Amino acid sequence: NHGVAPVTYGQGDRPPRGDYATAREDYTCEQNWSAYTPAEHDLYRRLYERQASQLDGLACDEFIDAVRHLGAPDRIPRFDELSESLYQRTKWEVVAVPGLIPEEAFFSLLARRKFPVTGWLRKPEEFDYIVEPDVFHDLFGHVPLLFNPVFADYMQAYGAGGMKASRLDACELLARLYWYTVEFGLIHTPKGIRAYGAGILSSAGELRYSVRSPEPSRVGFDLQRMMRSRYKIDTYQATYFVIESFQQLFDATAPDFTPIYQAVRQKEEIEAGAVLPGEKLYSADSGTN
Ligand code: HBI
Ligand code: FE
Repeated sequence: NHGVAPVTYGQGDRPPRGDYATAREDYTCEQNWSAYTPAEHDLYRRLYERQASQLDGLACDEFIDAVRHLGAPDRIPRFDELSESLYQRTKWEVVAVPGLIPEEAFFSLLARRKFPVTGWLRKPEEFDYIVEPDVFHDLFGHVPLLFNPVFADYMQAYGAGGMKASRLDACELLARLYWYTVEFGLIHTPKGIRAYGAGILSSAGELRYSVRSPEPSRVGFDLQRMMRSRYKIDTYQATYFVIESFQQLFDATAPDFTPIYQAVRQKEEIEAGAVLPGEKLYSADSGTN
């Protein structure tokens, strides 16, 4: 019975938020759109406006071109309507979940082109920072790039890889790949460095910080380097990884990861923020393009 919250998927020792009692076997549940209050729709609108007003010069073009697919910016979208439009483009659907779900369930949904979106919205006092993903992070951060065919295929390949990783007990290594691409990834474009990671795109301060600040290191995409790299969950990232294209990301997930996991396990973990001798670094974006 999935009435018991998967406590391991809260942050630290706190159980995750959300009502798991009504969740199905695959952890999906109803969105219950009519339960959102006018105040919640207004909070969503303000979160959306704050991010949408700062995308130019910071978010990648693929995201900027796709964010309109979320529909009206002044209220929380209905997942069934969003899924109709998403399915027509890349055969993905959005499904409601009560909150964080176990990795196997998460991977299994991605492998079936179903993106789990948390149903609940943060509280007003969490306007600037929230520990767990809420509906705004999942919708605004993750869903637009699912309209991009190459990225959509990467997400399914990642899910399929995750199913294999579970059997190889390599979920932690694969979670780092997810973290440094899907959540906090940067992309090098002809106009300069831009953000594509959902954790960056849904964050008021980290969007500018990740692209423009001289503080963090920006390391060239390297699968094993990412799988060895620890990350922080409650501050801006000290290290970001930079891809040259979504195709590069997709191609990197093509091979079987078993030998990669074995190679990574032979090497030391790398602290967040560390820079290794001789590795390719990108400087902060100048903001002139
Ligand atoms: N569950 N709902 C939800 N959303 C996530 O992004 C998520 C998750 N469970 C596990 C998880 N992400 C990460 O550990 C992935 O790397 C697997
Ligand atoms: Fe996320």
